[in-house]
Amino acid sequence: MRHKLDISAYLVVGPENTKGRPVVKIIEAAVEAGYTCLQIRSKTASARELIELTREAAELVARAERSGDTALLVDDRLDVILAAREQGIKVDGIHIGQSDIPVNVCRKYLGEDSVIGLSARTFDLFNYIKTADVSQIDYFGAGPLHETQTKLDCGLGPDGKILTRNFDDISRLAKTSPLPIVVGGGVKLADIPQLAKTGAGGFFVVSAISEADDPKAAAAELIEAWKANI
Ligand code: TZP
Ligand code: MG
Repeated sequence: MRHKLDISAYLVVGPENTKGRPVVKIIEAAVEAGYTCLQIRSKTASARELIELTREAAELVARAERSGDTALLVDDRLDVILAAREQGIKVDGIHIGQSDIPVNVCRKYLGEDSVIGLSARTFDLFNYIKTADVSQIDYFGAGPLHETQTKLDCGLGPDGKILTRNFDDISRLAKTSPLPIVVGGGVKLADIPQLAKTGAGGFFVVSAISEADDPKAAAAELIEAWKANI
């Protein structure tokens, strides 16, 4: 649990999202724009590649003197985080889904000061909030706001249909949730004003920044729109 965790502006990125550009360049754009959470996420990179990406990202955050107020997280890969830390790389925590490594195992291996974020499936997040032990979780990931090509199964229900969240759902979720929620999945600049007013703790994006012609400008526009509307 980190006292200073700020999920308001959150970039998720991996090599498959950058149109061939270096991941660290996209991360740099977000750091310069003032993003508070960075998550490295890849379903194709090897463990070694992921460790190198975390190293580059951590070094960049340190050079920008933002290590104290920017959380660097890795999606799913407890093994990668442990190996990176073994090499002296500052990784702040993990983001997991409900079918990944259990929260208590992540907490045990990562320690008390680490950040653990959890995405619950769209159709049972409300239920999860009511019934599960959330004491070891720092924030929830919720979505998708729209169907997204970046994660085709995001919001996929048991009936095979994609269930998206509307702003009213998100407001309700934000009111009910004991933890801050960060909302993503298809989020674009046009969504930010309404999203900022739902009471969500932040927005997360992949393609709105990682596929933009000018990632730095895109990152800045999103964060400015958020700040102007909360
Ligand atoms: N988790 C839920 S949706 C998503 C992740 C990683 C991808 C969102 O990508 P995009 O490009 O912002 O729609
Ligand atoms: Mg996962």
